[in-house]
Amino acid sequence: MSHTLGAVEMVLVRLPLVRPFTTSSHTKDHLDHILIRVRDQDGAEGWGECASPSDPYYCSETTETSWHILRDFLIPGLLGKSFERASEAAATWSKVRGNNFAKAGLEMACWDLVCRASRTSLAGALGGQRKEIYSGVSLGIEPTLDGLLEQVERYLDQGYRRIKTKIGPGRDLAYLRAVRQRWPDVPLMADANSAYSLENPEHVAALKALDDLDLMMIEQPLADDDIVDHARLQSQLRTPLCLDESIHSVADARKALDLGSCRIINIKVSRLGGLEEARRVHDLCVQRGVPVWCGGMHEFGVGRAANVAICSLPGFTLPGDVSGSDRAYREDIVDPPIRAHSGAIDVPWDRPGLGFEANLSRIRANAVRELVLEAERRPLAA
Ligand code: OSB
Ligand code: MG
Repeated sequence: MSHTLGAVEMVLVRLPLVRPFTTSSHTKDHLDHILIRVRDQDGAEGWGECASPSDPYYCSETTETSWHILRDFLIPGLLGKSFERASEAAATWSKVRGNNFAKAGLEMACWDLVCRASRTSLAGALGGQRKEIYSGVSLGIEPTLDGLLEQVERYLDQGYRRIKTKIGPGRDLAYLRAVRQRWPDVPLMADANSAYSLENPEHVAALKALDDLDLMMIEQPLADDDIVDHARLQSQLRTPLCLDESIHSVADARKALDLGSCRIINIKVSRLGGLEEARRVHDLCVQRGVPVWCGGMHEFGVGRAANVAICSLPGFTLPGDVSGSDRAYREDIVDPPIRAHSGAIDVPWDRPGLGFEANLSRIRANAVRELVLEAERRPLAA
């Protein structure tokens, strides 16, 4: 079935976080994501989410750069073009370099549209297999050790399958050691968001000290644009390294694995520019026997539903950061709400597309800005 988009709507939506979230670089208490609604010539619709952070501290994109790239390049290049598959839609922006968060949002909307129009689930269209996905939590840096232990206990009580905590220089060993002492067997890992450097001997000593804590992995300890120093560090540690920020494509993943820069890869749909590239990284890792898991960007329900779908692929053998949306938001913008039960989230195999319905009135109630772009209508010849 061929689709030609007549209109695309962008809505900048702000949701407050139930609890402020601190990483090695900054703290946030709300998120601004761009929801994208595409509509074809027959009125069929699809939704996507651009989960770019507001500030350029995780990656160089921001909400405003994503808005600009979507409005001025990606959407105008797609409007009026016909496609049968999301990959053909993505081919219309193949000349655009970078800007993966913006691309991922629009590509997701095209997947949802194509799947809904053909009454297939996104999980099925991607080649997923799992009925449910196993879910872990990502905890921010807490002001106190007791605060962290309280958070860990709370989510273990809810059944979440692994604990990840953010770390940074000076806020690492004592925190993780305390968690490990209290829960000797819990699957535990740390995410440094690029806060360490091999040029700093104290940083190197801190990373080596973590090697005794039986962590599942240490995520992205070194620079976001590095895979060379990561390889050097990996050769000195027993603990697997996992790359997040450094991997923007399947080519990046191949090079990092060839170099030995990591033994695990965090697959994020947005960082990779869409579901298609996320699946390619998954396929490469399966072929090489490298475990993968799905990271998150505190997605609202639309982006979170896409994460649930990609997690249903067989190579996602480790619990990821895709948790119930109630951990982040009091009220999300999809129905039914995305919830974990005993640390697992059901994959909505029986519902088309993303499998969760965007709630337009809640989206509008939290909208900060809206824009509709339409295909040019040429006047009929005289
Ligand atoms: O590094 O994985 C990260 C959130 C924002 C930016 C970067 C990261 C994260 C998370 C949160 O860890 C994961 C989630 O619960 O969505
Ligand atoms: Mg990370």
